Amino acid sequence: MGKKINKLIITAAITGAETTKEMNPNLPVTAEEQAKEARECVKAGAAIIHLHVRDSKGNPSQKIADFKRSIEAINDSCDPRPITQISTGGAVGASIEDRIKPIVKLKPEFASLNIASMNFGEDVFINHPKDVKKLATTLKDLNVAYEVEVYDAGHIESAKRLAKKGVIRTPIHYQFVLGVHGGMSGDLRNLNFLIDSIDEGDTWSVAGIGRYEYPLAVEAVKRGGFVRVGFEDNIYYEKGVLAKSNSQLVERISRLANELKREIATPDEARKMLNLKSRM
Ligand code: KMH
Ligand code: ZN
Repeated sequence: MGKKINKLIITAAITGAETTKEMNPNLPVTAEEQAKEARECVKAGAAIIHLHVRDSKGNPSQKIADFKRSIEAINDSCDPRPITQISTGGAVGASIEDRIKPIVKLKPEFASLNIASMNFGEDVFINHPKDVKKLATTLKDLNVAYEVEVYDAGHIESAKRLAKKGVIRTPIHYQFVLGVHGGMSGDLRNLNFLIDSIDEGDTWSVAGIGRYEYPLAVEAVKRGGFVRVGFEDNIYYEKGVLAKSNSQLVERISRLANELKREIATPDEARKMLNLKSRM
């Protein structure tokens, strides 16, 4: 009998911090827009909503009230309730205090953890080792589960070093974010290298930036990885054609999974697969 293939966990990164309505007018920025978008994404097969929020002017925010408003709206409008993953990366330039605060106050079910500094487009995304330790320790102390964001090959080495020191938990769930200018591109050989580099028992998801989104998702569906899509990473449905919604991007992944006979995980199944409860 063949090895049973794990179900596919789809994450929708619906807003991000860098994408603007000028880039794609369909970007959800208010709590209501995010709730509507999350509902459609969950209907289309997403189990996780990777969440960045905006203030009343549409600018990136790390305010508790803004996160609370969006999370409540999402929970009210979605059935089943998705896993909401609070970003601790925030926008480039956000202070470490602002990035930690929502975790401390809201103790979410899931979070992201960035472990290395890098150029990020035309900016610098700073993750000072002492801040990474502080953030990871806070997540651990509060029993908040998290995924480790990987933009470059050395980030896996850094994660392993931190795990050895007991700063981050194992097994590690990685998000390979490929195609950021300053990190690895979304070339297939890079994905292959990253998959080869992680330890037995670790899990991975891939978020391809821009034109890399779909081809990398295809690889993940075929190879037992998980997939992240959404306007944070990519605003197009195809070359030159803006996506109408995040759910349009999720729907395409669900169709692909269906074709390739990979079942899609519900939010509760994803909770079990990622051991969210036992990490708490
Ligand atoms: N906005 C990026 C600089 C995360 O969510 O953890 C960082 C980011 C990563 O989006
Ligand atoms: Zn993010």
